[in-house]
Amino acid sequence: MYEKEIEAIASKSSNEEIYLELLKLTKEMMQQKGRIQGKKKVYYISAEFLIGKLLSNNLINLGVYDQVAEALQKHGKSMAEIEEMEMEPSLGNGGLGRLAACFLDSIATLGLPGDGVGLNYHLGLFKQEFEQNLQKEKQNPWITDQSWLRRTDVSYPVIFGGITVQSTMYEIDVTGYDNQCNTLKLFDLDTVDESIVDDNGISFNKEDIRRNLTLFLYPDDSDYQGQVLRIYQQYFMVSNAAQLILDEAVAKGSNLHDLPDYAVIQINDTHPTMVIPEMIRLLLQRDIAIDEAIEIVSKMCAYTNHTILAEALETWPIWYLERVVPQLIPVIKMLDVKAKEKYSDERVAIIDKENRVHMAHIDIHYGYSVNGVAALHTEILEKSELKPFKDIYPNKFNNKTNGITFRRWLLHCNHQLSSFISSKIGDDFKKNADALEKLLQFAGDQTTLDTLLDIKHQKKVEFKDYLAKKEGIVIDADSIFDVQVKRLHEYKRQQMNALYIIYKYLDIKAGNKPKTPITMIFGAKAAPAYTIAKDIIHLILCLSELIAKDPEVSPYLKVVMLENYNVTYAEKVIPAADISEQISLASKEASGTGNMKFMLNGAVTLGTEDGANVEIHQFVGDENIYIFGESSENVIELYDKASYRSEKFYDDDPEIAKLVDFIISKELFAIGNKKSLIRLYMEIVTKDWFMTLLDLKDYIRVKEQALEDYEDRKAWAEKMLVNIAKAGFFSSDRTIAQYNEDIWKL
Ligand code: 26Q
Repeated sequence: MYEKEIEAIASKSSNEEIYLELLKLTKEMMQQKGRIQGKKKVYYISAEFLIGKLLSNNLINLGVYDQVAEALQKHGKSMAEIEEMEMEPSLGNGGLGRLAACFLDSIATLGLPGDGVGLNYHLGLFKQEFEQNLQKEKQNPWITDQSWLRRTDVSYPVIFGGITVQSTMYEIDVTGYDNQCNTLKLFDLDTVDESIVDDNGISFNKEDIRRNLTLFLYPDDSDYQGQVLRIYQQYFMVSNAAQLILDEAVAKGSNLHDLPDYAVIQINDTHPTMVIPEMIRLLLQRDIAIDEAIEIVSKMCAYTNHTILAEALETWPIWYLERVVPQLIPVIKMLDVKAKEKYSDERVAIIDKENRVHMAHIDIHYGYSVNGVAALHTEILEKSELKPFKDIYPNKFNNKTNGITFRRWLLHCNHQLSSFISSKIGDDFKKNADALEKLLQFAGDQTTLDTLLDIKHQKKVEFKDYLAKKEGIVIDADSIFDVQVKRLHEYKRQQMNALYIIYKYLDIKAGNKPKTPITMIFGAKAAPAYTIAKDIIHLILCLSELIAKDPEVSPYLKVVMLENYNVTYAEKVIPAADISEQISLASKEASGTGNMKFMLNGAVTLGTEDGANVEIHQFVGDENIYIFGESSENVIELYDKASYRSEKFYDDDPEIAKLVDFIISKELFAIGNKKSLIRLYMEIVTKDWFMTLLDLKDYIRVKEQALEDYEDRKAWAEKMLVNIAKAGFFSSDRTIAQYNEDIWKL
């Protein structure tokens, strides 16, 4: 099928033309596939969908990728060149948004009826540029004339305090692997105007809702006006979602009383929480009595928590909501009163004594399921963070350990590894990820191990070439690639990795040359108002410059900070990685999903017992992972007793002090911004909220061990093999099957 069309497209001369024609053909093929049908459907509502480029992925899921790639090759073109033509939609910050995208792929692959519902941010998340070793934020327009977006005539009124706007719904088809399609529905406003954004950066008039509503995805909530705009966005998203859900259910025959037989809503973190009061409000308008309306909605809504960081839990002063969504206030107050009637414990109140609305508390009281995203995370929620809720609703709580789609994170990003696996154990693993375990039978097989090392080397060469072309940065493909790519946050502890660089730099200066050179690769965006995070980026960039300019050290150590790290970059760097840095302070990273992508691509984890690392550790065993640092229990106790003092680690240990002091050394002052470096130094010495110095020495010790072990190539290849073989559990197909089994019941 489609052979002639594909051949005709491949013979075109310009890459752009080929891309546009392929886009058209792929959309047509997806149309042909038809829609996944069913009475009951899941609506995955999320402020973020970090979907990445779609062309290759869709071709893979349609089963024609190889055919297209071969046709292109015949005409002297490569799929990689064509992929370059596509813009990456930047509709997410990081893990939570990427998880939503993996879930859409798996929902369709399992043939379950399920749509994503979100917002069509015109400029998405900001684009990161480095100037003088500092992060600068730029606009990131990604919508082009011809794209995957399809405008529909679905449109709803959304009423805010003061103004009413009329939405437009866009759709992006989501094709399952060897299955039919669902859709991602993105709501937008025709009046939004990109020209109100300052040419040089990302500032704009935050009051002008009609023109700014869906301009940007919010990276943080640092200023008041930004927070209010965030509430406008959230309400716009959920009011559209609720109206859509009602329309679709009624069209399928619902009489509203039976709505839960037609729709289930998965609330992705608290950002879509207002869907609960909004849906109740809409049911009241349709003459359903209040108690029944609450019961209907409670049977439909399930909530996923993605964080235990207190500062990231959404609590909004009620007057923000009064201003933006006055019509929800009576509903929210009533939900609060009813909850207080049943449970007098202040810790579970929806509206607290300071008149702040706790969004998560609405979800927990009025949803039927609450889940964490990794075993440890759910345990911490149940035992500490949400304990008062666990006590009153023991049966609502459940764990759903995150997963990743193997289509994007193996088949697409690592064709070589994927076909090698097929040659060894057949294609079964593509639909049944657990089949990867069959690889274990080759654990002692020299040729298998050699091939794994060969493939890793090929991916390192590919990445090296990409980096040279894109950034003009030259790295050594024969060096060890040690990679930490994820959003920048103090709890993720990129600063600890930076202190390791200082350690290694000084060690090399002292004459201890590593056997194999090391390339330390970082990729991370910092929220624009998160000063310390930007200081950490500055430190890493300064270290990179210092080392590059030092002929004594540069042959052995190279530091690279990728500019504007995104899904496309992830697809290139993860397959090339030897060591996967997952070094968050134990108890703080809910799950992590990058850790799973690295493992699947044969990198070995260097990490703390945090998030899903705990489960990775259990699967691969002590021999095939590098674990260090304090346990989550001990860390939680340190917080409870407020007994961690970074000064003490600094004062008592000259080796630690030497590394931290280097941040304010004359060497770094000569390169970087003094104010920024001093601020970071002071932060680490006097506050260090995420306990960098607590784990620093153990980190250095274990990392040195990993680097030494790398030298035994056969033993290392065995670790790679075990990691790949044991990655099956982390397929998002498994995660979604569990969501369906325990929560959605489609
Ligand atoms: C909240 C209020 C105002 C403005 C922004 C926000 C906001 C935005 C994004 C709060 C949180 C986020 C994103 C959170 C996130 O990505 N969490 C990650 O979710 C992953 C998927 O479950 C986990 O693997 C990660 O451990 C977790 O950090």
